Amino acid sequence: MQNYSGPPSNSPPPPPPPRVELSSNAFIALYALPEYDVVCIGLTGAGKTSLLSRLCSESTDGIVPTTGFSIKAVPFPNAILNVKELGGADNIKKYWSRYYQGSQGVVFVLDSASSDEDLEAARNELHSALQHPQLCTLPFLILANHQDKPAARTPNQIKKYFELEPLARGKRWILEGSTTDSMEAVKESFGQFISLLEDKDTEPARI
Ligand SMILES: Nc1nc2c(ncn2[C@@H]2O[C@H](COP(=O)(O)OP(=O)(O)OP(=O)(O)O)[C@@H](O)[C@H]2O)c(=O)[nH]1
Ligand SMILES: [Mg+2]
Repeated sequence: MQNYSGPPSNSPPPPPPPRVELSSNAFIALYALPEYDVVCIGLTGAGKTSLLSRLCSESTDGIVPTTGFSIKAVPFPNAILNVKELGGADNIKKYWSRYYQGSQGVVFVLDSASSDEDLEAARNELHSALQHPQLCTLPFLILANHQDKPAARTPNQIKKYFELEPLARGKRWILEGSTTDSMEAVKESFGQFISLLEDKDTEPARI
């Protein structure tokens, strides 16, 4: 009877598995993620820097209003977003359009709990952005931020108030509620946005 329990103890060890040598370039290519250049706009205080800092696992202590612009490479599992945040103060936002060139997508952040006056100003800015020649064909991620506040309007209320359906018909956009208290949800929203950037999802509008 044959014994299948293993090779005889005096047999030579099995040969090692063949080694696959990768050149350093091939190694980098395997792990390189696609990168997209994205512009992030919204009125001052909307929470742009706070959200982007949290996405980069940076401290949000001592965040001050952005003067001019700031750029962050924000990592996600399947892409890196090079996000250019434009400060939202009145004396800065009049120059926003100078920084739109080269953008592949737009993140618009608004404070859902702001005064009616500020909400109307945010709506006007979003409408201008959606119609701007350099942005009008790009995917938009609209974040109705500050959802943790009792006075926050829901994403549905914002959608109606902003009259997005007629204006953004045929465009690729997503409107989601957000708060810096719940970054997992924010990451999911960015995941959907990245799908739009990859052009995987061509649904015209979703909420
Ligand atoms: N409660 C609450 N506070 C928030 C939220 N997001 C941001 N904030 C606060 O809002 C304030 C302004 O946030 P920023 O991130 O500086 O806003 P910004 O949009 O970058 O403003 P500018 O750079 O001036 O355009 C900070 O005190 C944040 O802590 C949120 O979701 N909920
Ligand atoms: Mg800022």
